Amino acid sequence: MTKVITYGTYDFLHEGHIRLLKRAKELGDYLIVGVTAEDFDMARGKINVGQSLMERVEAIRQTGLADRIIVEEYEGQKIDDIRRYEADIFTVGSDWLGKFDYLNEYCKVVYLDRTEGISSTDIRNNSQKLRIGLVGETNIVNKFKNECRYVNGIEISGIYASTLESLDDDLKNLAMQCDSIEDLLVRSDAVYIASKPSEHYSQVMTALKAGVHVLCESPITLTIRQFEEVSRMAVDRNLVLMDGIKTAYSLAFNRMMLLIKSGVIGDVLSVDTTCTSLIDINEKALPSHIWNSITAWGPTALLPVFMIMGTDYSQAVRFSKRLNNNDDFDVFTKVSFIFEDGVASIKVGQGVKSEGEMVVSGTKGYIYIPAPWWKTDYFEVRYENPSDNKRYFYQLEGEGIRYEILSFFNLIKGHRSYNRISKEISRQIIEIVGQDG
Ligand code: C2G
Repeated sequence: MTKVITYGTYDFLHEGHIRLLKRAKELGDYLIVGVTAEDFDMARGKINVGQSLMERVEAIRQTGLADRIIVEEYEGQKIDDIRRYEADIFTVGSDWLGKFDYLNEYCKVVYLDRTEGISSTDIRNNSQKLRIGLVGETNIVNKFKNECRYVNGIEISGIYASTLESLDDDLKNLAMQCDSIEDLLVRSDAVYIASKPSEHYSQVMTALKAGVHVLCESPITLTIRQFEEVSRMAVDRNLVLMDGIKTAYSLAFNRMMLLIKSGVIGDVLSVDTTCTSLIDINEKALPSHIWNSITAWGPTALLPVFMIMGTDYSQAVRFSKRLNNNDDFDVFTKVSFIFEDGVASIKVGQGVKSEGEMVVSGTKGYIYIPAPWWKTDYFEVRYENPSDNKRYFYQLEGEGIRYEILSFFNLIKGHRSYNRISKEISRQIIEIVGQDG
């Protein structure tokens, strides 16, 4: 019996995939089909997969072409599988020509012509592209624009900015520039707002009233009343209003949260986060679009505190601030919380340098995320006996922004997704960071 093995994502199974499988089957008597697991696809840069692993496995099963279906979970697994299942032939489409020649050491490698004119990407984006407008002046807007390239089905519709000095050249060209936010909104389905926090409320309201979905850098507004108003407006108009803290969309951060919730370090008694970036705050007049410490870093630093300890810090909260010489810019802020079951602290600073680490202390052990924890791909679970320590690594591309954009896209399109930052957490962030803080 000649065993043939092939692999794929098989997202939204289509004629091209099926032709490949039929020809693969004809190469032998027994066909093994490897379907890629979600983590493996993410790790190899395929972040747009629309269907779950089980949906894709079931679609392959229903073709009746596979004699055995396996899941591909890690780089190099093909060698293990070829040996384990004693495959005689590995085959794959010609778009991979040459990439798997190394498997000739283990079995015969055959590249089959790819079927032109059909792809999972085209099927995923059969509706027209999502037009996202950009609002803001800082470098984060450049990063966002660059990260949009990795999410299928998105195009940048334009930019509205009070100053262009920090923006990339392609954003400075006239075709992209809008003289008002209204000009931008008429050509957009969604908008990413990264302007000064004091401008968020009016811009978010304007966008929602124009029927445009909103992804806004946190804090979404500077007062609770404003936040309730924009939240209600989004619900009434069935629009997405998403809080933009990119850390919330990083795989490592989310897996760490799952471990904590599953009790690997016991009951959490303390969460401590530090976020700093050193800018020259002694300038006479800081550029107006520079955010101060608590608005620039507060939402990120607060996110794990509220996700782990909850948002009821009614016991006590204490602010320690250091202002610059003009008394109009907080250089460094420490906020200490007392919750019913534990304590927490955040240290944030735009004019101070510290170790940007995060420590979650528990009754069995603690979790340590090294600097810069807010865009980490790595963390450790540490115990009294170091030989019990565990290390975790999850690939993080682009600081997590592409996963944030993908989450926004999926929420708008109604794909499998949920808002990773609850309304209650967004609200409490405003309580601390906004004018109420
Ligand atoms: N394919 C094809 N014609 C198409 C699209 C895909 O012949 N129009 C083939 C691909 O060449 C591949 C298989 O169908 O052999 C599955 O394609 P994808 O689901 O796009 O997954 P891909 O990542 O390309 O699969 O590690 C090997 C990869 O997993 C191969």
